[in-house]
Amino acid sequence: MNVRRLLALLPVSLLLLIIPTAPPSTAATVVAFGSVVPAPVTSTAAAGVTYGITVSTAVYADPGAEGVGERLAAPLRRSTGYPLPVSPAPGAGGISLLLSGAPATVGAEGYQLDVTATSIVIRANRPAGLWNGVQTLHQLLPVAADSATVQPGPWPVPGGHIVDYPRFGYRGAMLDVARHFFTVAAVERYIDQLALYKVNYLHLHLSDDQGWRIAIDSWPNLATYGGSTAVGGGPGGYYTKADYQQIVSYAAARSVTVVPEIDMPSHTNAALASYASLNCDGVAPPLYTGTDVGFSSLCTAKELTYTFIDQVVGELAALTPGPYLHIGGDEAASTAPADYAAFVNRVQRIVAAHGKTVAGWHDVTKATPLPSTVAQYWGTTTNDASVKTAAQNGTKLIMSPANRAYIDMKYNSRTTLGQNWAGYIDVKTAYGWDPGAYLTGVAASSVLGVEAPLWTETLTTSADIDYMAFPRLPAIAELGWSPYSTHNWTAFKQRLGAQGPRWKVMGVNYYHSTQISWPGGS
Ligand code: TNX
Repeated sequence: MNVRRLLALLPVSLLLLIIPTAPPSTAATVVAFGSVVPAPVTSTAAAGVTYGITVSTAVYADPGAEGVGERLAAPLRRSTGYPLPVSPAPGAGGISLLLSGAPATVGAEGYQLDVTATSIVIRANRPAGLWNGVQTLHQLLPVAADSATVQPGPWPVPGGHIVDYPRFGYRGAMLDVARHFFTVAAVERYIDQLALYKVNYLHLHLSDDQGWRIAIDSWPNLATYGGSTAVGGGPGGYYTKADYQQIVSYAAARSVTVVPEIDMPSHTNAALASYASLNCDGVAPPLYTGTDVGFSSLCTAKELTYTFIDQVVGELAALTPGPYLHIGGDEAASTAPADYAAFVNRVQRIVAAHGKTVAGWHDVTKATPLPSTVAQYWGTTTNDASVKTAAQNGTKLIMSPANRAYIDMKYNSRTTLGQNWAGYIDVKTAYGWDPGAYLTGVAASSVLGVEAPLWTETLTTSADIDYMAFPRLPAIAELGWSPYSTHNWTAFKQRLGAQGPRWKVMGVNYYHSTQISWPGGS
């Protein structure tokens, strides 16, 4: 007879006697100090030392770090049931978040973490550094700390010393909210997941053939009509300006900067369907719910096109505190090359006039990039003539090679979600490249960072996002953060596997890649 059947037969009074002697909860397990993803620059465990979070633990935050303190304490209150007040530093014992005493070498995003038997101290030069230190601390907490309900504890944190800072300043993830629309809550959920792996940019692909997802006051039909469907049909959706600002501020509070993308001149059927006047022939095409690419184009010869772009970019720039505005520019198969180059050159000036730095898919290197324009490499080879030339002329690159970093690719032939045009990408492939030395003739100094794009032709729910992003997103995040000297598949897959139990508690629907041994089969 199995245990459950036996328990069911026992009278309640006997069960009450049994429960207190149940095996100790997993909350008692001390996380290994060396299990952090992305790997820190230096990490030294203090053998046998642990700090215990208790009912009397307080968080002490320097001025400017109160928000970081609150975002550390709030989820912990939920799982521990402890009050965890956030008070001004200094304070004795407890968890201190200090904007002094960090080595200058950690820069604006790095931090130093010290866990002793009596205190936890995170030091940084900027709140963003404290935020990153808090993400490391988060991963050192027992996995039960990620529970949405009160757990029994205890709450040990392993002792040790970390000094840590990023390899690249740009560590991004892209979410395509155009092919399928995702609610503000779904985007916030993704931001929480990104922040845990020190991703600091969220690129939102806000428009495409199948949907326009951001309200623009001067062109209202874009959202109300152009946003009214999605791949495969269905109601679509769009963000009001307040929704978008909510995403931007939720992200900013987590040290994540939003990069909005309006894709052009192709990937524009939703806009062309919304306004007949934007079409060269003055006729609006029907809304589109398929998955072809490259068939649409703004009318590059029409002056109204540039008025339209100026107004859209102006409204979006005004809502966006971050430096970048992404103009897409990919797969413009139905725009003649000369028209494409002239178009991109003119649009760059419009974006610059609104105070933003242009980002574009690497196709924009076929035009004449402004000195500040950033190109996002999405090719499947390690050699690209126009990207190489642009880089040698000063263009900075975000690396998203589709056969490595496209997390909408299937893991293998049995994966039901996703696509396979750039191949199958299991974790080892996603992890196994060096963004600083990937493209022939492109120096590491030309690389601003990495980004994992998630296209959503086949994805409709947060569970779908989870499945494609985990465990590959943390692999790309590690390539963006960790020094390449830490790059080691054997060590990485063990640290990655150790994240599995946490994802399970968090309710992340991750893919149980057979390349990883998941503790307890979690
Ligand atoms: C290519 S990559 C695209 C997207 C698709 C994606 C699907 C790029 C810049 N454009 O339009 O959604 O492939 O994987």
